[in-house]
Amino acid sequence: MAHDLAIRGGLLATATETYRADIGIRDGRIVTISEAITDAEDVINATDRIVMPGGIEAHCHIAQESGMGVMTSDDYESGSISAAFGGNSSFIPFAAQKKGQSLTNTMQTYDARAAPKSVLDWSYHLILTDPTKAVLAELPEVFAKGVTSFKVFMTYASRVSDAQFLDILSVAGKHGALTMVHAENHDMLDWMARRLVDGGNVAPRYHAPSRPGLAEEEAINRAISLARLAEAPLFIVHVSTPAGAELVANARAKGGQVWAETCPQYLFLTREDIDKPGMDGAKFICSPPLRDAPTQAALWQHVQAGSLSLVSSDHAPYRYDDSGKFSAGRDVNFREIANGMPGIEMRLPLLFSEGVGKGRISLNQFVALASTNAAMIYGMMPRKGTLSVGADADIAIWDPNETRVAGEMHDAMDYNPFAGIEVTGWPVTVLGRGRRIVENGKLIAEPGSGQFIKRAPLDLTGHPGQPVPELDPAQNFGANLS
Ligand code: DUC
Ligand code: ZN
Ligand code: ZN
Repeated sequence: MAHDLAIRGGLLATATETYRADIGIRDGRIVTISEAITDAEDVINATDRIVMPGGIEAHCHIAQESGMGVMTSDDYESGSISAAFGGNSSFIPFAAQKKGQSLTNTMQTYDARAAPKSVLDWSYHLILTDPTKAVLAELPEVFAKGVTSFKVFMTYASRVSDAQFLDILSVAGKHGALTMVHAENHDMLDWMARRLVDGGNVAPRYHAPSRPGLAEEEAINRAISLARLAEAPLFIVHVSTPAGAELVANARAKGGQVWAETCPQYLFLTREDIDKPGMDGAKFICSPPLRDAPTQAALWQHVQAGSLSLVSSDHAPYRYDDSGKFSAGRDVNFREIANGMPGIEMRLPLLFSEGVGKGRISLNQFVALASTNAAMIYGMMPRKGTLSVGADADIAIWDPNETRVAGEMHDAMDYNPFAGIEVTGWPVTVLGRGRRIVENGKLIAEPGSGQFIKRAPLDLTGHPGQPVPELDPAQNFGANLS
């Protein structure tokens, strides 16, 4: 037989096209796309289903200690399984450097956490918290291993100074790597939080006003300026404000090498959700915080216009118990509650239901936001993120008509912040390199069957950048800039 497996009778959707065809798979890759494939050992019937590239979850925290030292509830087994049930066939969690830790050791730590457990193919974004000279010198080795993106923080104890940020951007830029940034102005946040707590406003709901949108706007503006000066590409994670998204859109319109994402919590929840009695609002503490309905509408416009390239979950799972949210105790102010919420399994069903189902985005835009754009930005094209001959057979098969009220997920959490939302359109079967990971709602893949993805540098073709005159030899008297 010419094929190990054929997916027959489905409606194929890519980031650009929707059409009926069969897909033939051999040795884990797509080898044939044609009207009818009849020579396969094994067949999946996709009649009345949509067949699309498997989702790529590009922002999630798995088996990672938070800045406060709290371990996520999900390890690579439960996290990857939950992601697969949500229509993903690969993911890129973070590998977080601890102060004083080498990058080689950081990677080894996370390899040991991921390799025996993941059912999905995975890569890492490396979080840099201690960018000493020795650490920066290690970066080329990390690029060579295929880890081509780095995250830094502009807030928290692990924040970098502007000078450190410039150094990181500059080294990353020289190697074609992408620097990701959590952009909020630390002092603005700290000042607001202190005022709130000093005034006795300690309940979880005060987390929302403690992180003003203005702090995000200021930091995004600064991050884009720093990246211009360092002549390096930049990715802004979890954009939660219209002003922040506009800064990204304006920079991109001028050729800027800037990309950004938003997250389901900013499209589907508002700060009313954090306004709960007792400590229940803790379930909705995430950063940046939940905003309001006009913000949601504006963020949808940026998703539609393409200024926000991804909708990522920012899955940061801390249980509503002493292992997670309340690891610093129950009787605490909002600043001491673990920061983050789950969403790895809800991201795509919510985006499909509220996006495609309600006519906000096309099916092809959905595929781009779910998978293809992440593959392009994070150097995984053409292996991942598309249905094409030669690509890995990373495929999600969706029932567009199944309606379910969101409830319990397959993660290791004890709550779902999106519970109760009626969702139409769910993934039923997910393949990774032709292996069945989930089939008809049942887990098939074994822990450890995922593989590390070696990623390529970012392709900046078509993104010329925004030149800074002082870097131009014709305007800086031919200065020698080392
Ligand atoms: N930033 C993240 O990206 N995730 C969780 C919390 C945070 O501040
Ligand atoms: Zn962040
Ligand atoms: Zn995050």
